[in-house]
Amino acid sequence: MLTQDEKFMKECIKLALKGKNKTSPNPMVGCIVLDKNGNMVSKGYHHKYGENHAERDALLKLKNNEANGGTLYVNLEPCSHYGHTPPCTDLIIEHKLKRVIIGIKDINPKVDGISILKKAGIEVKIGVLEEESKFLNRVFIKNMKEKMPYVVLKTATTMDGKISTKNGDSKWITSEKSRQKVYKMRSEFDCILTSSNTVIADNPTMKHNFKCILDTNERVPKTANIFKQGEIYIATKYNTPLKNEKLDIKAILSELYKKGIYTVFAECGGTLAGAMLKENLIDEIYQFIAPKILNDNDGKSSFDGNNILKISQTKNLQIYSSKKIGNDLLIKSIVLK
Ligand code: AOF
Ligand code: ZN
Repeated sequence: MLTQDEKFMKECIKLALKGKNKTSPNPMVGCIVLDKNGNMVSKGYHHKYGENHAERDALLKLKNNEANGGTLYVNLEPCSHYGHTPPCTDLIIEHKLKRVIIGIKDINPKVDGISILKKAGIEVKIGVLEEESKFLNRVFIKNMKEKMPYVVLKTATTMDGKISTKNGDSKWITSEKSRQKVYKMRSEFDCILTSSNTVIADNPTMKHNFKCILDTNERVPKTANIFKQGEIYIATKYNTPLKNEKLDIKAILSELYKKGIYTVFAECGGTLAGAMLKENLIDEIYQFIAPKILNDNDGKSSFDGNNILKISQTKNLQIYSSKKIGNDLLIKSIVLK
């Protein structure tokens, strides 16, 4: 059973999601305003990067002083800085709200809305549906906190977790429908990350406007399909710092962030995926599982290179969604760090 506050916060999160894929690198935010009698008088959300914040979107719709003495719900601490727009705290104070209910504090160092609202005599409650609010803005939070892109690794496996036979054949494990789904997914990310191994073995086009290839020894031929479209950043041992004689992937991701890449979709084989997983560089995994069994231990796995002897040393994930795509299964999970 949800409390009244949780019910309205859930509504804010739903509203916030209307801005999905349109607000980056800013957060998704939704807002609900109740009058002093508890009736909803307005709602709003952050539609698109650079446009009005959710609170402003909701409050500007009010005609008179309907919010006077009322309650404002918002899944993220209201801002108190001049950015694309003036501070939301000013508008909240102007509208004489009595209570402000917040999902999570803002990690943005420019924002200090809570103390400003409190100083203005407004009652503030923080942490309503905290987990849900954090999950909603997990990309924004990672970007802000670590100055690193959010990385989702996609893999397509058989039921026994294999991505190809021992000689590298992988066409096709998953169905056409799943592959179409992958094409759509790519457009939700700022960059596709892949390796020279994958480009050489599969010669994919990976249609996208920005792609990054990890190609330590400049092995990828300029005639490869991947060069047919989009901007390409090639990380080699000549332009990337090395770590244990290998490309420093963390340094590459940080370089991508500086180029304005906030989300990365990694599509690669077990070597790169395994190395990234080991270094805690993967935030989420999208695993397509086809109803097929390779039945051969020598077939290649999605993640490779970790010589462990105990199950207690595995990487652990938390599944947050699973659904059927045609006859395949798509499992989305967060990598627990
Ligand atoms: C948003 N939308 O609904 C809220 C935000 O400088 P600006 O104007 O782009 O402000 C961005 C910051 O404002 C953002 O990083 C976050 O900390 C805060 N809140 N931002 O884009 C919103 N509420
Ligand atoms: Zn704001």
